[in-house]
Amino acid sequence: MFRFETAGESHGECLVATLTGLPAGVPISLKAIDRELWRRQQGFGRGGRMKIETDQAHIVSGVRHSQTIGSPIAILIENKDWKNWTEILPVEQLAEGAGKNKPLTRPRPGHADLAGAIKYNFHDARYILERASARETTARVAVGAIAKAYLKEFGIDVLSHVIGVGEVKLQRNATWDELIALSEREDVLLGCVDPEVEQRMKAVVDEAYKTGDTVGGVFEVVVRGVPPGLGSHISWDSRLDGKLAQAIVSMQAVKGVEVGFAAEGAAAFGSKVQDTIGYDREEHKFTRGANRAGGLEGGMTNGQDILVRGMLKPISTLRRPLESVDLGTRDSAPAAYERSDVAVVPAAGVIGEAMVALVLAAAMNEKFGGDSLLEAKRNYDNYLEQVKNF
Ligand code: EPS
Repeated sequence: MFRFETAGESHGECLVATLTGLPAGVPISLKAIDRELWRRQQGFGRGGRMKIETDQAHIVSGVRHSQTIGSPIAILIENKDWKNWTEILPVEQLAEGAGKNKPLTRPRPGHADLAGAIKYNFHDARYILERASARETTARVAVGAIAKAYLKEFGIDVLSHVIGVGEVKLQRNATWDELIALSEREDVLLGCVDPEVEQRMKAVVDEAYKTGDTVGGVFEVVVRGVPPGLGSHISWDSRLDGKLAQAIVSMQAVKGVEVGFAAEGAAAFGSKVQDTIGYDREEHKFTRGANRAGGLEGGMTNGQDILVRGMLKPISTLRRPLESVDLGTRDSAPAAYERSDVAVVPAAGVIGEAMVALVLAAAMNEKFGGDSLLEAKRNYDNYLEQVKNF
């Protein structure tokens, strides 16, 4: 079965990701994985940590001679900041007085700090924030890049863009070429395809910098080349839209998800919302009047582009801290602040791509299986033939 897991803490030695269940023979490029890791680190609004880290994937198993070999893939990504934390977060307890402590006793509203401290019975939220931190998404992006490589073998591509920062919104759809150009940019500002809108987004982030605040936004993941029939209507947990929603909302700071034009649809009449069905007799295929459903109907892909949006609340670590309570004294106290990002929407788009790619890779793997890529492709081609002759 296709599955992935991550381990690692924000200031521990490294992040770890494992991915099991991919067939053998999928071409893997370290450069392509590192490019995704680099993309995750970009964007106007990132904090001081991104100046310390240059994330690089170190594959220790499952890939040989630039291809998967069917065995579990394990990836390590070093935390360069670890050298500053070895005495604060040692694996083994140091001799009395030898270590250093960096307790976090003033939980940040919106972060995992308070709920986690209560749940795990720590009167210091340090261990909670270490794992809850979005640093963990580095590991997701690394395995997501492998999922993307697998999908690419079937002609499926996953891209993203930023469609909102604070109240500034992109008021039009992006073209596929614009999304490709965005993913190839060497200078990432806010990940928006429209330079004029992007400048207005930048002004919002500037404002947050000035005032010691943070700002959220909306990203959209677009998937092209998806066959019809991934996921299923037959039970609640086989519906692909549900799986995508979980994948997106599982991302740190994401509070909402939208498949297709869900919010607009909820405010309109049915006659304006559904994507009408036509048939092209020359091409022998079904056509659709629009793609408001975001490529998913009845929990299944319908062959149109998948459109999934993630709504990101502003990061909960504010330089101008919010009201909190000290876990020791229970007196009012400003929430803890060490350093933080001000805006992370472009990074979230890249993480969203990874999560969507992982969900789709699992769905492809479930439907077409195969111990080797050759076998998977044969199964896939057979299915495409069946769809063509439907
Ligand atoms: C992050 C690394 C973290 C934070 C951020 C994401 O580094 P540090 O805590 O050392 O500054 O910048 O984490 C959070 C947003 C959070 O809420 O914890 C990263 O690599 O993306």
